[in-house]
Amino acid sequence: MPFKYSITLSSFRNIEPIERTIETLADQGYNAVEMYGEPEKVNLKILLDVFNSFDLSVCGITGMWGSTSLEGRKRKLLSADAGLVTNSQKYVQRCIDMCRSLEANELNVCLFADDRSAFDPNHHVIPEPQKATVLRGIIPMLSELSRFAGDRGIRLLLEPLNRYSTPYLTTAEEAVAVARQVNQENFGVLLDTFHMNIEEDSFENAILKSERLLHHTHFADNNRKMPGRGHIDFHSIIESLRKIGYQQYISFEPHLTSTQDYKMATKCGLDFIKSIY
Ligand SMILES: [Mn+2]
Repeated sequence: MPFKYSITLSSFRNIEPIERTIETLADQGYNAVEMYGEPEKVNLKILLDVFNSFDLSVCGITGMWGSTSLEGRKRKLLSADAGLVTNSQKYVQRCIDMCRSLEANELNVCLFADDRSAFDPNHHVIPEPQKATVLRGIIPMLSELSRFAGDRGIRLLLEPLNRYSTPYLTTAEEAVAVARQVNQENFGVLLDTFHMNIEEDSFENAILKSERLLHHTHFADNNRKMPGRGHIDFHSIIESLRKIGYQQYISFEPHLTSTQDYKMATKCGLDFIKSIY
């Protein structure tokens, strides 16, 4: 069975109004989009009408964690500032409600931490036992958020990032360990090829280890461009996804620059991945 293809609308935010992006993506053969998680900045009713008019579904919401916006930088589930943590939990809940409004099914959760500890380029700043303690400590909060999501029919997916974003959760192995401790049907893992390229020993092992917990993937090349524009071996990634019987979305998450360039990039990247399958 072929994969389903989606793309993150956050990639287009600085390029053009969302209606124009949607029209292009529908033409190019995308099945769905991932809406960016800024519940206060959009009119959900109008948005849903736009998606419906182009027959594109919304597969999920991309949490705007640690993005360049002021709000994004304050979204940290791991912080010494209890107020910041509470606000971040509320942000997750608002995004879950946003999922419902857009008839979407899932939201990614990333573990950004206080700046003091976030920059860990060699994984040496925080000792391993301390990292394990921090991850154990967050299980009750993730379980509670997962129940909140489950009650509304939404999946919560933990996404490992690379060492330049967080020192705490950077590999599939760590994400799977946390997901097993949360142990809820609607709590899973999201793997992103850009982060995997920096952190994983092997794309294949990471995917095989995640197996049934893997409910969503983000595809971008090593340079964050569309697949095929860098040097990640997407053949082995697709092969590994087939091995585990993956039937969820391949959702592209590229950095894009200009209107003209993005249309070529989003089309060629999608065609490239489809040609592998
Ligand atoms: Mn991602």
